Amino acid sequence: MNKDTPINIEKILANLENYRPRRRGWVWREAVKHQKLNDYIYYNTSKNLKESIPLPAAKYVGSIDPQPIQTITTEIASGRFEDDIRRMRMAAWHGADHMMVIRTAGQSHFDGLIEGTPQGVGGIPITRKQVRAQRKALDLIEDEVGRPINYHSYVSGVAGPEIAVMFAEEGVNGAHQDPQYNVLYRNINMVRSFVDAAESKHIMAWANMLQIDGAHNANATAKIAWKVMPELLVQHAINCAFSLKVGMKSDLIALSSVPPIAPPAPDLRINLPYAVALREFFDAFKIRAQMNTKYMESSTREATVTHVMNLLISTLTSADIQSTITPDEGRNVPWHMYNIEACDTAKQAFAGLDGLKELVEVRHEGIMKIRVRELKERAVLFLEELLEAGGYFAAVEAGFFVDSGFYPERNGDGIVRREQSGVGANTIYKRDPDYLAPVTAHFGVNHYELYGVKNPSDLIGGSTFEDPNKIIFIDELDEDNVHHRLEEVAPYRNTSEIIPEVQWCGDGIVVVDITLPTSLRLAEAASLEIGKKMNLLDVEIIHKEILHPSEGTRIQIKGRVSFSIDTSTLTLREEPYVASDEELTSFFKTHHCKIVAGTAGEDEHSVGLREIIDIKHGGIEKYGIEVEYLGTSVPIQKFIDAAIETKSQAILMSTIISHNDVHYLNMKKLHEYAIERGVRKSLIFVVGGTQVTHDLAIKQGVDAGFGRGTKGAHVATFLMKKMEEVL
Ligand code: Z97
Repeated sequence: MNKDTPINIEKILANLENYRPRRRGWVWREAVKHQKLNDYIYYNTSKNLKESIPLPAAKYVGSIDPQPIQTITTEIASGRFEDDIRRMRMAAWHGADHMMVIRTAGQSHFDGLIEGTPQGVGGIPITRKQVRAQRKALDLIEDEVGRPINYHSYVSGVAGPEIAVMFAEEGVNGAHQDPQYNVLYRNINMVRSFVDAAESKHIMAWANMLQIDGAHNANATAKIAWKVMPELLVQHAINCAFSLKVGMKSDLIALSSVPPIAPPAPDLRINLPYAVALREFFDAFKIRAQMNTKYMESSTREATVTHVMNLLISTLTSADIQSTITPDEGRNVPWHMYNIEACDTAKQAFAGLDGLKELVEVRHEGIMKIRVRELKERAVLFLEELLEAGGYFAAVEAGFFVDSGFYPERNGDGIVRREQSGVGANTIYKRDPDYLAPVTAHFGVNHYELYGVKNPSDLIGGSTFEDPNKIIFIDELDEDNVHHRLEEVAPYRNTSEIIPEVQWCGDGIVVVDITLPTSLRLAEAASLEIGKKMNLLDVEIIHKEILHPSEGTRIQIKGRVSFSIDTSTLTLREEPYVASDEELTSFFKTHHCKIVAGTAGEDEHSVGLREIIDIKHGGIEKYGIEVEYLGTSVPIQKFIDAAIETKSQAILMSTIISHNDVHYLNMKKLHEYAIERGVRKSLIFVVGGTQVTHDLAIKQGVDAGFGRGTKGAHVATFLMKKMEEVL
């Protein structure tokens, strides 16, 4: 792959039936202890990427891009796997190495693994084709960024075991699997769920997949999120114990943790003891920390602050995997840019918090001790009561779970499921005494040993796990398939036409941020009109914020543009070369440069010039250039006389007034007077001002003209280049 070219989706789809994943199993980042990057030593970072986009402020610190030790997850689920592939590539460049693909409508609503999917957009269930295409693309992307990328999805529903098999076949590296999720939220029969989970987990263990559980869903579902904290510990415990018994290794079992509450509640006082209790109880396991989404509204700012608070807790309790829920979940199915923002939020916060535990310690006495102990006690009591009630199934029947009381308080509003009902009830059969299935990683009694083989699949010369040629690949059969979708957006792919996009190629969506000096209701109505007058289609309000009940309201609208741009007709501005601060400083250290500066003629506007000169504003003084400031309204001859007198190398003349082209006339005068004095060749003339253009300036005989937006570094770079020419 070439970074200057979009990933070729057609090539990914071509010959997919013969594509084989490179590896199975989860890969952790490679930690690098005391890594030196620029002038800093990092305590908790991992191996650098080969290709990445550093944080914006990295330019001040040598463009370094420290990668945290935590695996960074991004959840991508636009419903179009071909567009998700492109987003995965963007996310990988921003530091994500765990791509989680959730289906926008519950995959568990499908009772079988659908191959040749007929479902199309939106609520697509998982299919082999999508999984294979995405894993294939990720194999290319991991080569590009230079780090293994974990691909992840969900093993749920009554098709769970089939999905687990398909994932193992296709090199999926991680999955959510928790029978309690099926029982509570998908009303799948509890016996069936646990039997299926045994099978699924056994397969996942064989394929070295990392497992994430589903406890956090209780938090998201609960009426008051923090009240289920004791139950969350119990749910984790049940899934962990079950997983170990089925054969999973504890270092590939990750708890799905979510700080249960968010500000303006006193976040840390509730969430930190909870996270500490979790860490202490489940020390042998991994923690996958997610952010709180229950209290997420449409403000991306608010969501980001909650995310950062959560990242602090992750750092203090050494979470292993950090999910980055996107800050736009409260208003859209996540968009490209917000996936990237969330990855950057995690990367930035972790870099900033690096070494935190060397500086502060989580206390183990006082209020912390009391809270942690209290949570653990509540959880243990919950588990004891569950056993007394007759075990997990009986407890679910009695509505123990997702009750709105803070255990042992109970409000009688928990989710109730019956052992004999739910999807797939009464579908479990005892295996016959001579049961035999010639497949690998099958859970439970299987009589293959009687045939003298090590693995049941030896009996058939290998199952699909050993012999992928036995996998039957079925392409999409439906009209709404990737090839048709790609055809529809063909004008925007591989041509010079371009149209804005937030999640799907060709969606044409843009966001407009509007502040109106009025009340919320009027601002809402006015914003919709503004959107229409801007010729946006399907205008919708996606966020509103009261700045003051009558003084101001901020509204964000989204809408679709009805045009595209032909990039082949664009004229690109030449990009000015700007040297780095280090380069400039070192040049002027060895090449003394003195200049005289002032505003020309009758011009009293000095602010712009001062900004170019002053060290405080990032002006040229900061690079060691010596400036003799002549003041305002400097007669043109005086510039030359002063330059000669001070033995300067350059003149910096600022000119804002432009009527009758006086600014250009003054430049001409400067040039001519210098010739008259015989010093033109030995002086560099730089002129600046809001109305100055370089081309017109040099026509008057000066060396450079700088307009609006000029910074000290631009001028310093020019001076350096010019001085180098005569050297
Ligand atoms: C997360 N943001 O990252 P279906 N199994 C378990 C689950 O938790 C889920 C599914 C299956 C969240 C992801 C919530 N979790 C969203 C244990 C979903 C998905 O495709 O909706 O049937 O299953 O944890």
